[in-house]
This record gives sequence, C-alpha cells and structure tokens, in this order.
Amino acid sequence: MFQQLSDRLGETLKNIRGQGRLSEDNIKKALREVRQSLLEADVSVEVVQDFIGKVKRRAMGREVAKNLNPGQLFVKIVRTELTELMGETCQELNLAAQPPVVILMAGLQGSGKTTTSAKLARWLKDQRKKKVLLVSTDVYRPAAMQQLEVLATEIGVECFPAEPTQKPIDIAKRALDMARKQAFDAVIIDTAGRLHIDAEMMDEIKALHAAANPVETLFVVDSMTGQDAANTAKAFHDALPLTGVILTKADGDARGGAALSIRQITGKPIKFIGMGEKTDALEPFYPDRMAARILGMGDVLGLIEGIEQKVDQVKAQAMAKKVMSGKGFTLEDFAEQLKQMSSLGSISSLLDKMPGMSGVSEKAKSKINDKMFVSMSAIIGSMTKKERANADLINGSRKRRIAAGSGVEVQEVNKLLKQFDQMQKMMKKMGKGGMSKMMRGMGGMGGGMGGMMPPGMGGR
Ligand SMILES: Nc1nc2c(ncn2[C@@H]2O[C@H](COP(=O)(O)OP(=O)(O)OP(=O)(O)O)[C@@H](O)[C@H]2O)c(=O)[nH]1
Ligand SMILES: [Mg+2]
Repeated sequence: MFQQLSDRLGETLKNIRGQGRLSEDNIKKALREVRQSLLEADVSVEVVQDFIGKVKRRAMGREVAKNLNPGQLFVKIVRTELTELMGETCQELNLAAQPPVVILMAGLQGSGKTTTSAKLARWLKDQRKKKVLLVSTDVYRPAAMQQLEVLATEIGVECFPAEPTQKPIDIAKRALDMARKQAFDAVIIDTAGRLHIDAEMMDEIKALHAAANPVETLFVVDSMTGQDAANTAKAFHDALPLTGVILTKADGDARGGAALSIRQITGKPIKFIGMGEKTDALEPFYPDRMAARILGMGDVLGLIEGIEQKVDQVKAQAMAKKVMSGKGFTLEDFAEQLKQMSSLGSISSLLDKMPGMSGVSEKAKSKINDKMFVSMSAIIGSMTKKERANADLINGSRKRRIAAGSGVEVQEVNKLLKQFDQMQKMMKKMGKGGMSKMMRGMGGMGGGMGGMMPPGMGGR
C-alpha cells in the first residue's frame, strides 16, 4: 500500500529540500505536487483540499525562520499533518469495560470480517492474554459459520456452536450468556456481509447491536475500495454507532486513499490494519508511523515490534551465550538465524518498513527475496553435521556434493560460505553481547539491517 504515493511524495520533497528558502513560489509548486499525489492515491477531494490548506498555512507562517533548512521544515509540516489526518495517536480497543467485552464486526460482503474476527481473537489471546469467544451470526452465506470455526480451531480459540437455522439475534444472546457463565474476557461477533442500502439487513444489525450492547463496533473495510471506503463507512456510521475501523488488505497494492480519508470523513479512528490472509497479519494502526512510512522514513518501531514478537528470544539468548563462550558461530547457528529471519514475515514486508527503502527500486528489492533464505537454508541443510560444525572441512568435492544435494550451482555454495565467513568474523568482533546486542542494535538502524542480515544482504 502507498507505494505510488510514497514515491511521488518522496520526489516532491526531495526537490524542495534542495531549495534555499521557503518562498510562496516554491511552496506553491510543492503543494501542487502533494495535492496531485494525494488525489492519485484516491484520497477524497474534500480531505485533500483541507489537508493542503493546513500545510500551506503552516508553511507560509514559517517563512521567517530562515535559519532552518526549508526542505526539512516542509517535510516536517507534511508529516505532522499526515499524522493528524490519520488520527494522531494509536487508538487501542477499549478493554477496560466489565467482561465479557463485546466486539461487533460490520461491513460489506467480502471485506474481511470473518478473517479479521479470527485475527483479532488471536491478537487478544496472544498480546492481551484474553480468553476469547468467537461467534458467527452469518446464517446467510453457506459455510460462513464453518469458515469461522475452522479459523477458531487453527488459533486455539473457542467458537460458539450455532446453526444457520437459528436467528442471528438468538445466537448472539446465547453466546453472551455462555460467555458470562464461563468467564470469557471478550466475545467477538462476526456478522454477515451487507450493503448499507439494504434496509432490512441494516435493521438486522441494528437489532443485533441493541441486543449485544457491544463496547466496540468495528467497521471492517477493504482498502482496495479507495475513497469509496470512507463513504461506505459514513453510511454504516449513520446506522450504527461505530467505535472504530479496521482497514483490511493493506498488503495489496491499493493506493491507500481510504487510510487517509476515513478518519476525517467518519471521525472514527482506524484501530488496526490487515496485512495478509494469515491470522497473524494484523497490526495496530499507528498514524505517526504510517505517515513516516508514506514519506519514506520507514517504520522502524513497527519493524522492531515485529522482531520482538516473532524472534524466539530464548534461542537468540542461547546463541548469544554460545558466541560469548568462545565456542564460535557455526553454520548450524547461521541456519538457525536464517530460520528466525524468515519467521519475521516476507522480506518485502520488512523492507517496506525500513527507512530509505521506499526509494529502492522494485528490481533491487526483488533480489533480496524470501527464496534466497530458502535456498540458503537448503544449502546448509545439505551439509553433514561435521561440516556444519567446522566449515573449514568443506573442500571442492564436498562443495560439489552440497550443491547437488541442494539443487544449486557451486557458486551459490561459495557465496554462502563467504557470507558465513564474514558473519563469523563480525560475530567475533562483536564479542560480548553477541546476538542480543545485535538485535538491540537494530534500534539505531545505523547500518540498515546490516546488523541482522548476513553481510552482503543488508545493502541496496
Ligand atoms: N491479502 C489479504 N487478504 C485478506 C485480508 N483480509 C481478508 N482477506 C481475504 O479476503 C477474502 C474475504 O475475507 P472474509 O474474511 O471471508 O470476508 P467477509 O467480510 O467475512 O466476507 P462475507 O462473510 O462473505 O461478507 C478472503 O479470501 C480473505 O483471505 C488481508 O488483510 N489481506
Ligand atoms: Mg464472513
């Protein structure tokens, strides 16, 4: 998401950065380009007008501050306004209410309600240690109930047993009853997809809302719908008191207009964004980080959070200890590290969060891909235990055997050994702290992912 917008804004801001001072003239030109980029990203026209007006007022006001670098100043203004446009701060779910906290999901057909219900249940279970009950009230679409049940089983969350012959409102009531009796912390009610112009279906969800009295009523919307998304959200909000929005499919190449319009048009915060089909692909929405990401400054905090959640801390510590104990870093450890890295998600999604990476061409990025990890892991997998413990053993004939075993050319094996050698040297140099220090070092991001990526892979 936002790729195009990010590229265009990046270009505009690069131009103005080179200007000596902010004059009416160069501000005008930059603003025109910013406006154009936002419109192209499918941000609603009224939102764009308002946004440009605000940036302009701020930028003009700063004309006197000649000692500041005007380019940086302009970027800062755009960034502040973008953040504000998306809601300033991250809005959490309201979990302080008396349990069970009821969460009602609403939205158009196929927007991602069922998938998101499961993602949210998983998030509440893993990140907030909540006991969650999932309930499907979709008695219309064949197999809709089963879909939620399958997801619930997959994530290890209980799903309320119901039949499509029952009434949605009765299902919800009985589920709440069970949640109260069995001390669930949260109940997520998935609903059937509906159009905001379908009066009968809208009445149904209003009644469901009245009966379940949810603390959170979340509008689930596909980010591919662009500025339409904001308008549908408004229509739903007129019928139901929404408390927030979840933007799904933000992993696609949507232009991102919805994310920028929805807050202003509905007055409701985006609470989460869906970043993929899997149940762990849900992220709390941070307007400030998103603004930085759009402007190509990277989402370093998001990156670190992902690492903290997904890297096996115990294994990382064990490796750090081993390196420190002087036993050295072996190919076995290297393979483990590759595994940890691939658990972080696709490389391209990581790259997107890295500062400066938005300016890197797709072609360059595609060279650093997930397949590379798979093939590197396969090469190490084709070595004997002895070879993994002592890479010096690997001579020409062994290299040929390893290459054949992992289906690559001998050069690939050489390349891996060279990367490993550099890595080993680096590990030795790092000495005390080892792995965990490297992980923490990511915070500074001085050398990009250099700290964590094998040498030769962190660069552009
Ligand atoms: N790439 C991607 N796909 C998603 C995301 N969220 C949902 N999907 C996909 O979108 C499709 C529809 O998702 P559902 O969760 O069934 O949507 P729904 O709103 O429950 O649909 P109905 O119940 O028919 O109204 C599925 O193929 C999901 O895998 C996301 O964040 N990213
Ligand atoms: Mg559904």
